[in-house]
Amino acid sequence: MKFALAGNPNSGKTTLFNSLTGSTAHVGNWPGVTIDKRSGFYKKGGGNVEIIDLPGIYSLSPYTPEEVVSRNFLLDEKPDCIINIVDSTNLERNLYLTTQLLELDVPVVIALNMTDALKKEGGEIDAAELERLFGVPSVKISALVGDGLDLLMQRAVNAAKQKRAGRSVLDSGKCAGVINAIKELYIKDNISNPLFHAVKLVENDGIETAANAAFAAKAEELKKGVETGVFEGDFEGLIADARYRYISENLAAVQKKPAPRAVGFLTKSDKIDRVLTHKVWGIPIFLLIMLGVFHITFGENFLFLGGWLIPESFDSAIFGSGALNSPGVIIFNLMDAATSRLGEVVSSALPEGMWYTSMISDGLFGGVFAVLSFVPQILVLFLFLSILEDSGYMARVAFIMDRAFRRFGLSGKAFMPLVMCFGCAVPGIMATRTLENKEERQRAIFLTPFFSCGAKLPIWAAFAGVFAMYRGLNAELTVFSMYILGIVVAIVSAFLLKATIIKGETPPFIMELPSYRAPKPKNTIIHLWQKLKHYVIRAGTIIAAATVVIWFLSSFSFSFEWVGADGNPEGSILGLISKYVFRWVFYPLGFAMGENGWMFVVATLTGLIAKEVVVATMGVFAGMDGDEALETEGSELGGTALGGVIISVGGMLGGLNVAIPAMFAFMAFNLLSVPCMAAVAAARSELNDKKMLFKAIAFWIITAYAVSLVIFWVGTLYTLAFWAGFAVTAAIVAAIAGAVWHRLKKTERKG
Ligand code: BGO
Repeated sequence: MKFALAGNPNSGKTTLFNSLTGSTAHVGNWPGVTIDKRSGFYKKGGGNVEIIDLPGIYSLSPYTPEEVVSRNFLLDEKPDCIINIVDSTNLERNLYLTTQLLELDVPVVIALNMTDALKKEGGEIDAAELERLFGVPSVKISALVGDGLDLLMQRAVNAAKQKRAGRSVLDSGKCAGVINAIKELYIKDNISNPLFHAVKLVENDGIETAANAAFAAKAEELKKGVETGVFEGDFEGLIADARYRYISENLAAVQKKPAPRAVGFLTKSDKIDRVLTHKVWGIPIFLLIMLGVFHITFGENFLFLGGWLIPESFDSAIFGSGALNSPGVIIFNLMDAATSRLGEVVSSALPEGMWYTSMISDGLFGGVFAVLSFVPQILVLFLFLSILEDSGYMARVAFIMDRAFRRFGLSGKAFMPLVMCFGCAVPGIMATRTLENKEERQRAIFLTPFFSCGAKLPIWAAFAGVFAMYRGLNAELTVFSMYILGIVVAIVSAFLLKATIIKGETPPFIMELPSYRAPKPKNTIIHLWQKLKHYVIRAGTIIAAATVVIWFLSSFSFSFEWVGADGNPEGSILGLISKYVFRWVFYPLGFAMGENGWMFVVATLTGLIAKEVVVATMGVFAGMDGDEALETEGSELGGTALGGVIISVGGMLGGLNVAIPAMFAFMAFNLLSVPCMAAVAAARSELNDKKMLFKAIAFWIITAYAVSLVIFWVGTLYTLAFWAGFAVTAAIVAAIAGAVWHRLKKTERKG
């Protein structure tokens, strides 16, 4: 059996689909359009009941691609039953679609969803009365809680076994005569769903009139006899009005509405929104919340207690130097120590001085463990991001951002997929398909790498650790600066793109903000589990493979001599190519300078495959080259994966006084350039235009290069003469602000 799930956006379709299908869901595309097609099997149906989740729609008229896709599916694929999911807290609007679905010759079951929320508001629904009104089974459910789902499916299976002829609420209306006459024509022509087609033809529906010109002419003739009153011949309006009239006239018997609110009454959510989405304070509060999250994840002085409560001499995983580590850092230290110990045990079991011992301990373990040791910190960060998302706050962020940045070419709707890129650019790029406007979609895809994804996190964490240890810089601010840099570059880029290569208006953003709710532990656990799985699979596949290749290329010379034996990766294939070819490309950015500069070049290039490989590459180099340094600098971290990364970076920090700006330039380049091969593949399929894809890649590389160049040289100026650096920064900010202001004024004048 094949069931179609149809309903308004936000009626709970996804929640119901997930509850019914569990892990059997399959996501593809509807033919010819980039709209997700999700299907799966009812998990209690023994593989006999397939459920197809139609896109969220308000009607079956062809106003949007979603409506066309749903309509074609219902007419052409002939599902055995339609489960029409309806938001019980918004019955009037949702039943408008129901009145259209009922006109098809397909069994329909109404799923009255969100009954839990309705109950909380003090409302109630009489499902039996609705059943009598529409003549189809109606079941009260809560997709979120899981109530009523078995009964719903039972009734759907029963309904699917019977034939059903379409019925219209327009039966007794002004157009009934015309609709019936046209319906007879369709029946004579043996066309299925005659009632649906007849109504659409009378409505002047574009698809229907084009497909049946002869019937359309007949309908026009018949319509002349209908008194349309204030609608003055607009049959579409007349029919829409008749549907709403029918619903509102009969609704009183079906639902007990929650008591009306007094004028000026504010719900708890409204009160919270007054603060969190405040015109002025909304963005600063968002930044503070994010800073708090980074503090808990990366802070080495938790709640700034250091020097107050913690004895100075206490050094361990829990206490840093004289301060309490944040939860993220504590878990990281423990994981780091565990992976290092495991590496030691395995290495000690292998013979010393052999190439394969080096391959396993320096290459595979050095690289993979360097990545894995950051997993706990990534999970801590995503725990908080998931809580913010599930509570309903992230939807507010889109709203706040829309208000602030719409004029720069970024709407709140485009911000939603971009916020997803904080997790991973691939689903973020795929989520841009929710943007109907082509130009806005393209602009959003161009901006995706700038939103720092989870794979880049180990880079920031490693460098933040180095900066904190060697230069006393605040770790969470270092990480925070990368996120903020990404957002700022995205906003300026959106503006530039809109003014140059991807012109076009920013469409209006209308969104229903869900009420705040307590995050569901189950959702959070699923979310974290998916993240963990993703990382571990990547570490065990692409990153493991990449580290072995990097180990090979940096251990053997062009004459295949094992140069890794004497810890001399500079003479290796990768060392020489990087040193004599690519290094010069990156030389102006600072990080390619100095003794270990070529290593950063290699890390940057290999990072184009996947950003986790940046740290993995450093782990490999640290394993091969770090022993000497371990005895001197950073010995307290000696032997650990992070220690290795820190030493390889630290060697450069010690040798070069422009190291800090150079390292920030390195981080900026890795933040802004090509995200990873998987993201490029996603961009290719979503842009569906080779030229645009090349433009996107070029845009990412040029932006990354330009921003890193500015960071390095202006940063260097700061180290030489603070005021000179400050003056140049002020000049750059003024130039950008001036250009933006000029452009805005120009568009305002045009508008
Ligand atoms: C958010 N009861 C309640 N109370 N809520 C429900 C039910 C239900 O039975 N079913 C769904 N929801 P989708 P479409 C949200 O996303 O399935 C909620 O568009 C939030 N998200 O959880 O996405 C569901 O597929 C943060 O709510 O609908 C979802 O049809 C705070 O209805 C919303 C509050 O469901 C839409 C809500 C981060």
